[in-house]
Amino acid sequence: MPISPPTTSFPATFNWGVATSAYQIEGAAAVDGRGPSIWDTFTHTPGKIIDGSTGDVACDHYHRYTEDVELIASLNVDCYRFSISWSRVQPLGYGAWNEAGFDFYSRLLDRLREKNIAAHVTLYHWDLPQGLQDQGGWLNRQTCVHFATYAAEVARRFGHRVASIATHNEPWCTANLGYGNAQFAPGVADPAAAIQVSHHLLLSHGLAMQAMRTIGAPARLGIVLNQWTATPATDSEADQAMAKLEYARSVQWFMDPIFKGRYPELALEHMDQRLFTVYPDDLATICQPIDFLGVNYYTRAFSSAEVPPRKPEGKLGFSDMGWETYPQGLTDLLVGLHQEYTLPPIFITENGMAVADQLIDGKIDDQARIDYVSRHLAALAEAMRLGVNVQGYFYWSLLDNFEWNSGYAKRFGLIYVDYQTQQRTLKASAHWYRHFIATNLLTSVEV
Ligand code: IFM
Repeated sequence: MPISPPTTSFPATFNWGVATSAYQIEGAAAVDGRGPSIWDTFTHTPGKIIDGSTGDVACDHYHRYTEDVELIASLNVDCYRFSISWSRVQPLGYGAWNEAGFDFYSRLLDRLREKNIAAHVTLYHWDLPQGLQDQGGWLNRQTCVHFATYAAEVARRFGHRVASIATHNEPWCTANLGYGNAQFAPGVADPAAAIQVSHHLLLSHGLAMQAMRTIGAPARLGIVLNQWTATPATDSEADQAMAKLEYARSVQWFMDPIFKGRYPELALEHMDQRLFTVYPDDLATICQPIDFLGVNYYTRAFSSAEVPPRKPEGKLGFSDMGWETYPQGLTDLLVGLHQEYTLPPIFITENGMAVADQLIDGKIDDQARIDYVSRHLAALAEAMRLGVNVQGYFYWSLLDNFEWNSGYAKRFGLIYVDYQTQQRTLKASAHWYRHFIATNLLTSVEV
């Protein structure tokens, strides 16, 4: 689909932002009373992280937040998405609050306000307090109750100072990578546990929504889901069935309970439901109005029943993560969601590309990232033209940072970080993004 310049623009009210998360950038792991989280435990366990690194220092954002807010402002964006480290504000995940932890976020919000940048907060970006993990973590239903208490406290303190609060970031990852295949903390490999955890995450979302609503703060409340379309590798029946099941297990598994109050039949048919405990009122708790839906989109799923599975051709190439660049999937996904559900406004809360960036003569010429973002923005504009109500886009990520089990080896930032010196350098993509936001015009790209 050719897009001809200069006709592709976004509404003047559209929100442009950048995103980060606490464990990936803050560092200061044992500073000012922060308690350990499951990611501290996981990264300090030999063999879990590809380069053996931890988030102990990361981008040292905890100490450099003022400089980082200056950088955010220099990009011309009007909003910033970040997460709160639960164990920084409540070291055990239950019991006493840590005022020094809340003070940090309060100072960050002050700096953002000075720059006129709206704050979009996520409560849970994968860093469960270790104190709760010691009691069973997300397999323990009681964790949902603790999460709701934490959510209400954040809403009470900050709900009038932030634009939005999302309960969870990508619960699919928490459940499937944390409990299904052990790639992420807490490192459990038990697919049945992953399903139970996914239910508890949804339940905790519902309980947190209820608890935050009682506070009555003006912040918009919602959830962030990572989503993709699933393309059958061929038109064989087996590939088509596999693609449908993949979509049911990943996208509909979270969307259906939230928007329809039930789990998708197809996914239920393909699992042993005896291993899954759902109390009678749980789905009613999960299914309640949200003010926005955050969608994180990076690539599509490619479903092949063959052994070994077919791989996508990758017409537009692959990122440094090995993920196919497939912008059409963003249009298809959003239009599909719009047709299937009655949705609140959508924010693209993450989209971005890992590139093996090289700092040469003080510059990073990341044309591949510029190309990736332009194509995805064109795909987004197309979904909006087709009637999907999208109100904002956040590039992932502001800075290169700790990319979970890939350590510091993968760079997603618009801003390059030298981890030895903590020097930040704007990449070509950062200059491009700033210019794009100022002009609101996309140059010609093929989706
Ligand atoms: O870095 C992550 C982020 O924490 C969650 N969404 C995907 C990003 C890239 O892998």
